[in-house]
Parts: sequence; C-alpha cells; structure tokens
Amino acid sequence: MPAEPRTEEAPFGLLEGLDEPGPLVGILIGSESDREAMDPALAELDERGISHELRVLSAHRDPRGVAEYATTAQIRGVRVIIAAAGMAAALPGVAAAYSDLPVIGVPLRSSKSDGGGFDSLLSIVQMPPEVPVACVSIDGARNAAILASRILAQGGGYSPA
Ligand code: RP5
Repeated sequence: MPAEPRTEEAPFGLLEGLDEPGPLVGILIGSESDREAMDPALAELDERGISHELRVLSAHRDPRGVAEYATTAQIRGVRVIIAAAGMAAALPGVAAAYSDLPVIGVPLRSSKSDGGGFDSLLSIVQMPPEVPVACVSIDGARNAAILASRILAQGGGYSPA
C-alpha cells in the first residue's frame, strides 16, 4: 500500500524563504495602513545605501507569518529588524520572541485609535525581561533607520553564547 502523502505544514522557520537572500534591514509593518508612516525610514536607508525590504505582517492577523519571517531573517542575512505597528502593537515583541536579531520598534499613531500612539508606545516598551525591544518615538520611523544604521556600523567584537 502506498504511503499516505504528508499533509501537515512544514514547521515554520525551517523551510520558508530560506532560498531568498535578505537585505541588511528587514522592515515589518502591521498593516498596509502603516506604510506611509514608514516612508521616512525607507528614504533614510536609501540615502545611506543600506539594503532593506518591507513586509506587511500582522502579529495578530498572521502570527505564523511573523514567526516564519523572524526565524529565517538572520540566516537570510538580515542584521536588524525594524517593526512598526499601531494600537496593540505586538509586532516588535513577537519578532523579538522569534529572533536574536536586534529589533527596533516604531509605535505608530493610528487614526483608528483614541490612544494617540501612546497605546502602541506602551505595547512596545513593556517587554518582559529576556525579550528586549528598542523603541523610538511615536512615528519615529526616520530615527529607527538611523539607529539601525548605527547598529550595522558596529561590526563584530562580541558573540553571544
Ligand atoms: C495595527 O492596527 C496596525 O499596525 C495598524 O496600525 C492598526 C490598524 O490596522 P488596519 O485595521 O488598518 O489594518 O495592528
């Protein structure tokens, strides 16, 4: 009797996207509605000649997609992740949970929220011990890119155990 075809999904992070070399900076946004707010980050990275990619991945609507991206980013060559989201901004924290890369969170002022961006700011800075996320100001896309460039400029000298 022939073997049953395997139907279960491959464990995320093992196969997805590994054949696609990555840039130095991976930018994640939680929604298409966040794209415009991150334009200054893309412009700054372009200005500095730093390769980057932007993916729309929601921590709440597509948690598996975020996990897949974060687990494969480093092996693809990504060295810093910038993650931007508004409202209950779980995206930077989830990226940091699945990757040892430095993650810079950008809290966004969503027009759909009454929180003025403070909701997102608090969501990003209140990470528990052992899962660090750096956080720039509300709508601080440009500073996130500048910080990423400074991290990239540091080179080696230390390897985590
Ligand atoms: C967040 O909710 C997103 O990052 C965005 O800032 C906000 C609204 O998302 P949409 O409803 O516009 O997709 O998760």
